[in-house]
Amino acid sequence: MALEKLGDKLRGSLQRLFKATHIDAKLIDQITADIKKSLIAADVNIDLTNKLTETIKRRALAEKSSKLLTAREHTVNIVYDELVKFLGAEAGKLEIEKKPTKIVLQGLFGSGKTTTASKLAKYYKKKGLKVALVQTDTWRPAAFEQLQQLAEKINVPFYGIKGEKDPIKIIKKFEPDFDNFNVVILDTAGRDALNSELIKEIKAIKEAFRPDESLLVLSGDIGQTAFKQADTFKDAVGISGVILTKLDGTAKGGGALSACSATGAKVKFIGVGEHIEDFEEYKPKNFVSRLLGMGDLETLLKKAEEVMDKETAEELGKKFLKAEFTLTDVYKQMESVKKLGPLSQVVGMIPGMANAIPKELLEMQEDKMKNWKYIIDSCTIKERDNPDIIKTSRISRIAKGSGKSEQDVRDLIKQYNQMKKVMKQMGNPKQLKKLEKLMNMRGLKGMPGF
Ligand SMILES: Nc1nc2c(ncn2[C@@H]2O[C@H](COP(=O)(O)OP(=O)(O)O)[C@@H](O)[C@H]2O)c(=O)[nH]1
Ligand SMILES: [Mg+2]
Repeated sequence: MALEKLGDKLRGSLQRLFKATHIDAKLIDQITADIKKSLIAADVNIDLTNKLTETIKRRALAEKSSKLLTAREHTVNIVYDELVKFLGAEAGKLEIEKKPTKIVLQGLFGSGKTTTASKLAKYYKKKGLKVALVQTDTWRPAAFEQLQQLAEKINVPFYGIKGEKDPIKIIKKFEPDFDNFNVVILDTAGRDALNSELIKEIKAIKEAFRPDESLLVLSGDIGQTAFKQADTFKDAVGISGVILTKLDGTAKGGGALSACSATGAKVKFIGVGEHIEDFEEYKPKNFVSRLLGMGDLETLLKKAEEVMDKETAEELGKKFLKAEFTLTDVYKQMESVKKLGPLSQVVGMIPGMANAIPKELLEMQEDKMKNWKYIIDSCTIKERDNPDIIKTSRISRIAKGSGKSEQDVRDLIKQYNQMKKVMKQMGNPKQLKKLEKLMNMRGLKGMPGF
């Protein structure tokens, strides 16, 4: 997950809040000091950090909690609220309204432009739009092949002229084709710094291409320096938004995100890994929810809908929340969860679950799940619907049938029962009411089970 370390630390500070018997000025002081330390470790600018923690402190002490929330929940909510504002407030939307919508990506060497071009193309393709990729990086020898290969991988038309030195000629040559697409994404060359040569090149490209969106691609690992980079690009060539990449592998992502927000540049997407799928719309509310371990059902359900149809997703969601699931449901769920991504990411999006299960256990779980598939395959329908009947002789038959050990079969049954217990706890009416309250407050209404 992005900003893992910062998330761990912030969740630690909130734990302190949850454990406290009552909330007073001293505790608020401790918690804000904690938060400050975590943010500075994530390379957030010190003045910004001071302002944020002062606001949290002032609000936590001055505002009375509403009837709906306990004092604790109220304080957590203030932290949540202020962090959302700090990391971007509103989501940076990028609607495709006209055909073609032309997007140019600009940025320095290695910021992730070419990778992001293909991620963005895949993102729009999944929405059913016709997308084209254009390479105008005539600077790097292998840029042509890099984007061509990525385009092939995601099956998106690619435009470029191998060996051509003038980006304008490339744009002019393919311009008549652009009208055939909903989205045309243009990759450009970078430099080590935004020098006069790069400014001249980007300006000329934009004059020829006439983009609807000029997105600055920034690498998250530059931390608070993002402020200066976003500002100079904005002044010199103009930007309509930012894509922040490499948020998976850096401890400085918090600095980069808050810096962009401070320049007023909207972060529209984030890159969270090297693979084409490791890419998300940036929605500060959902992002902070996940960071604080409050889950992000909206993103999870959207992902789930992408890999299975909406009805199946909702039906399974409800069954699990009511703890009324069978091994067949577990099987179905496993199949779709696999498509959703690593288990640790998926679990982090479920409210209340982010801290509940240690990461090592989740990794072990992933290996075990491979065995479960074989085991469930060897169960009869009756056994799948009613796993309680799986006792000694059945265990030995299933083990033989699946080629797994009896211990593996017993593990699965045990896990199934544990899962049921956890879901029963999570799904109890009181817990659900609380979740509902929090989700409604965050504007995340309309989730299955809510
Ligand atoms: N971990 C990680 N690596 C990324 C991400 N985006 C890009 N990269 C890597 O960063 C390097 C530079 O990317 P590239 O797209 O060639 O940058 P460009 O010079 O701006 O076109 C490559 O090795 C990419 O795999 C990301 O979100 N996460
Ligand atoms: Mg490139």
